[in-house]
Amino acid sequence: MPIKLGLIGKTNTGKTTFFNSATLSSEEISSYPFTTKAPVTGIAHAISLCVHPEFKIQDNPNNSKCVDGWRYIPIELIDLPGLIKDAWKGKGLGNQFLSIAAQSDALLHVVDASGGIDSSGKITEIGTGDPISDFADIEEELIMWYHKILEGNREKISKLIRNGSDILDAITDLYRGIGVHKNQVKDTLFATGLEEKDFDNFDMIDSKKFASHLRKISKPTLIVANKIDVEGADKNFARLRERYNDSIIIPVSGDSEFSLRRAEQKGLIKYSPGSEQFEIIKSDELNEKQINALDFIKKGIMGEYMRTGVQFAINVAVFKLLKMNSVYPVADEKNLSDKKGRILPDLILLKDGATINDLAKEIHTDLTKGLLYGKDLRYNLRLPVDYQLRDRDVVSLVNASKK
Ligand SMILES: Nc1nc2c(ncn2[C@@H]2O[C@H](COP(=O)(O)OP(=O)(O)OP(=O)(O)O)[C@@H](O)[C@H]2O)c(=O)[nH]1
Ligand SMILES: [Mg+2]
Repeated sequence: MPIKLGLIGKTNTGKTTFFNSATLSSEEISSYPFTTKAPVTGIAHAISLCVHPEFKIQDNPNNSKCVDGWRYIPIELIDLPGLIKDAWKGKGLGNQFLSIAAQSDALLHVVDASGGIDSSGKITEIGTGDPISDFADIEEELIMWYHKILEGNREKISKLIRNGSDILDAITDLYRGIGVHKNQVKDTLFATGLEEKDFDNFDMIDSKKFASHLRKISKPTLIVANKIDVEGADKNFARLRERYNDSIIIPVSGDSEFSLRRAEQKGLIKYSPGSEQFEIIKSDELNEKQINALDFIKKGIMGEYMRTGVQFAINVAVFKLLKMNSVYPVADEKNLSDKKGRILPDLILLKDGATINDLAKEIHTDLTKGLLYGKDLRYNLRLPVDYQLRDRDVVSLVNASKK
């Protein structure tokens, strides 16, 4: 299953602009509030350096693409309608959107760093809106939604516990649909000091603390400080970094990425997503406005922030926030290929800490039966089944039957 990233935030912050530029879609973008009416899913890519040059072979990928030595790994990006205050109570279809957002592995919380929207998301004079409180408002909605799941099921949990269920199992069951693991519930009870407390004695402060901690560890989130191209946005970016210094914050110009990708599609420029430069190919086909826009992106965006930030935000979400490693499993050790002869066919993303056994499970549960060891094909080394894979490992799996 591909990794899922959800785009959340207030209306008009630029979620769809980000989504369209990352997935090359054409969903409607406008300055009217609540343009996006229903969640939309598209395919974007996480990009990592391919191993093929190191092995001095030409690859022939199957589950990903290799362009100029970079692997493009498909991931799912979900564009969501703008959230509003009291969404957790079901306002503005809030419940539905929150539950879809919560099915993501990680969230990209988009704010308007230009301060160009008011607290309800309406376009307003640049610099008067406050992305710090916008972020806090939406964050509060998420926590309240987690809170409601617990509060709304008090009786159910109490009953289960009375009937001999473990509190961990009873609570985990409630959140299972949004990808919460038992160890996260355990960590949360421990971190909030509720481990020893009888569930029936949890007061509102306890359950809020619980919700807030569980939200934080179960749904890693980074902040996209969007519209960084607007004058003055850099000040809000600095404020955001100061206020939310426990979060990763990425300056982004969704608009600029959108222009670059469109120009690249039309063959006007050469540009790879995430790259820190582009090259104009057909300057005679560009009008003055386009030339000025590209010039601004070169100086104002790439010169200041190195990149537009769209691809960077996705990469950071996958490789830093979710701590994924790229692993290349192959069936044929000599040719580094699969059974069909495709060289370095698949790149599998596995969470840091995943083992040879987890890799086998990910490829096919059958492979775990009779699994003897893995083989590191870079160093020709046997790896025990509980070896924790490292980023860019190239491995084969050795089974009892195969041997
Ligand atoms: N200057 C600037 N404007 C942007 C940027 N990204 C989006 N916008 C503008 O912000 C407005 C809203 O953009 P959308 O992408 O529709 O925002 P949204 O968050 O999807 O909005 P809803 O679907 O209503 O929730 C549009 O006018 C965009 O052109 C950016 O990077 N820079
Ligand atoms: Mg939208």
